[in-house]
Amino acid sequence: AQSVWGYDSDNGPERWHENYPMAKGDKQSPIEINSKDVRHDSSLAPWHASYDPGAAKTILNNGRTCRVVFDDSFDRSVLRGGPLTGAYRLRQLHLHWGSSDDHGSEHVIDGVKYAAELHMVHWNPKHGNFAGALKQPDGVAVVGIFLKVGKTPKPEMKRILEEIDNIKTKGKEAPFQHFDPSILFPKSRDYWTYHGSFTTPPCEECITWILLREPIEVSPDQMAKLRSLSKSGENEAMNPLVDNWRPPQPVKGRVVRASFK
Ligand code: 1SD
Ligand code: ZN
Repeated sequence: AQSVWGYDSDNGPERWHENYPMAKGDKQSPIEINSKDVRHDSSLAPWHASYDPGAAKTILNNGRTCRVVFDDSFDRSVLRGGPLTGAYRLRQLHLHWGSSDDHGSEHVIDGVKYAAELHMVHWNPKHGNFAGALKQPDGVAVVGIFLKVGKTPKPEMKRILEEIDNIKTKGKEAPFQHFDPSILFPKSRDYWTYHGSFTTPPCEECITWILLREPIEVSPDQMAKLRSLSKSGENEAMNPLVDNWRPPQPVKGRVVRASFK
């Protein structure tokens, strides 16, 4: 078995199950969503986030993604509504992206792969702590936002991307304060929802996915910035951190619901 999981041929998604058997479970993520198989559910409520900009703490490169970490020691930045019961606390956000613009997202929509996918990870405080939440089917809620390369890039992505120069290599971390992640949401609140898993080992099946229908736009420069991160350490040769996405997993009878027609 591979010593450390990753996205290369010797330690990538095809081999994760050797060390993490849950990766072959019945409720794995991501999945491909086909609009013709989606069930519109008029009982699905709108979701709403109330985020405290003061909760943002740091930004880091862990060699597999770029992540912004938030203070989740109390109900400070929370997500409510939609398919959820109660308030879920924002813990971190991170991205998955490709080596070129025609792939990079984890979820695939009607055959379309976006250039990147942003995940906002929230956990259910009724389970005590994050580790406890990972063991529960209603433990975690992830909001997924697709990024596509376009002509009207979202200036709101700037803050994260300008910080990238400070976390070029694996293990680097920088302060990241006073940031309201809700500026990254697209205009439309329309979403798909289904029950699935983390897309990285150990792939626990504890996630209510809320995938936003409308992508946000980023510029080619912004994508280049993401691809300029290295998955190697400071004293090693540059090894571009790209293609940190897991491909779609079997749906196995799960139903994807849509908040919109
Ligand atoms: O890929 C992330 C991983 O980095 C970690 O943050 C994990 C939560 O501990 O979540 C996964 S994901 O399923 O949100 N992609
Ligand atoms: Zn993710």
